[in-house]
Amino acid sequence: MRSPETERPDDSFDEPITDWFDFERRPLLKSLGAGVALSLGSGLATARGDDHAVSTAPATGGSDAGGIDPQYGFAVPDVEEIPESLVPDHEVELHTEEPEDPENPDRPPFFHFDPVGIHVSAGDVVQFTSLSPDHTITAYHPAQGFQQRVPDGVPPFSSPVLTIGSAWLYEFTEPGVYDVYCGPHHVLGMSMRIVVGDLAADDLPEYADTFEGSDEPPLLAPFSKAFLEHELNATTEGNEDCEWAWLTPQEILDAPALDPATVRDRGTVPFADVLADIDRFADELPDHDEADETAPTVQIRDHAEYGEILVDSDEMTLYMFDQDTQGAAESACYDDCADAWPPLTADAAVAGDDVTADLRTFERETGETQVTANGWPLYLFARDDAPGDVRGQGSNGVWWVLGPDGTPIRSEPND
Ligand SMILES: [Cu+2]
Repeated sequence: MRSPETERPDDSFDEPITDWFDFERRPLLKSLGAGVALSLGSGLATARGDDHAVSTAPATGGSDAGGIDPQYGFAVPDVEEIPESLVPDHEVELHTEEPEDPENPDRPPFFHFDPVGIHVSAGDVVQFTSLSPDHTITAYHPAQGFQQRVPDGVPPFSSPVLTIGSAWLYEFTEPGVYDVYCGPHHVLGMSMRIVVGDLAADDLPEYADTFEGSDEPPLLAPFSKAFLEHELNATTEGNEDCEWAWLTPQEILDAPALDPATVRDRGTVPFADVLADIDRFADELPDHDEADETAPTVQIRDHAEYGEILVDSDEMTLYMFDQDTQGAAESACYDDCADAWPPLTADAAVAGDDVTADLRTFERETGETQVTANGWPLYLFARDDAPGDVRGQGSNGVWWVLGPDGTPIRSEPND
């Protein structure tokens, strides 16, 4: 299958399929018209984009974060123009990723959210930043023609269609699991999951494990690969048995990396981790495994407040726990504690540049191999979302970041 960005040879497809993706050359709604004709849905009912790329919805109140409407959110045409009163707690980027591998130029582009899974607290504001054209953030909701995949009572919220460099902010008030999609790129698998609040196992909604739809309107059938292939072949004479080359929403939302409990525990799930879960695209990450083998297990990162601190291979902040005994090669953190403070595990500890701490490993009671620095077992904090976050520092007066030599830095956060 051809990439939408490449010229279409005469013998490739009949009109409708390429029209879906030809956003660069056709007005957005015209290309969406083709999708609607194929019963694939657009979800743009509330996007209110029309000819204007960004429309700022009226602020109707009902929200603690002033100006963020529970249905329309808050759109800004330029990320620089976000009012100071609206401080986002998290950021998600909306990407169109073209194939870079010259050996595989026919790989489909990936339209995706990154991170594709995040855990936030109830009341947190998430900023969605569009780094490529024509994206929306839209709730799966019967009012949009889909199975409801947001908590009960949450309105069928949607952003307008975003242009490059614009952003949309939304406040997630109800605890639960929110699945959202991009209207123009939904059929290409552009979906993501936001887990709000501290979900217990029995709080998990049914839709988190099942990607069910219905053959009956208004709920459209599930966007499985089989369904999309059926639609593809039903509408492209002379191209029988075409395979669906793009991602599908079901593949994204069913990926083990997006299991709600996993999202809750990890805090942030990068798109690459979900892609690695999808068999036919796992090979599209040529350097993924290699990079993991050579990447340092523990490295240094500069932090504005604490100076050089130890971080993991993804540059996420590492912590030590005062309840542990230095050099004891055992951990005092299991069960609920380990959910909040996942141990840094690795088969072997590889020190990055300027790490002077003695790195070793020991076997936890659960069988995993945990890394220690200068005798202190190392942990991540589930609430840290991005490199540079140190939300665990000083937690309960017993969790601390460490310097390059593995010495705990026991200073309370300034704020
Ligand atoms: Cu999109």
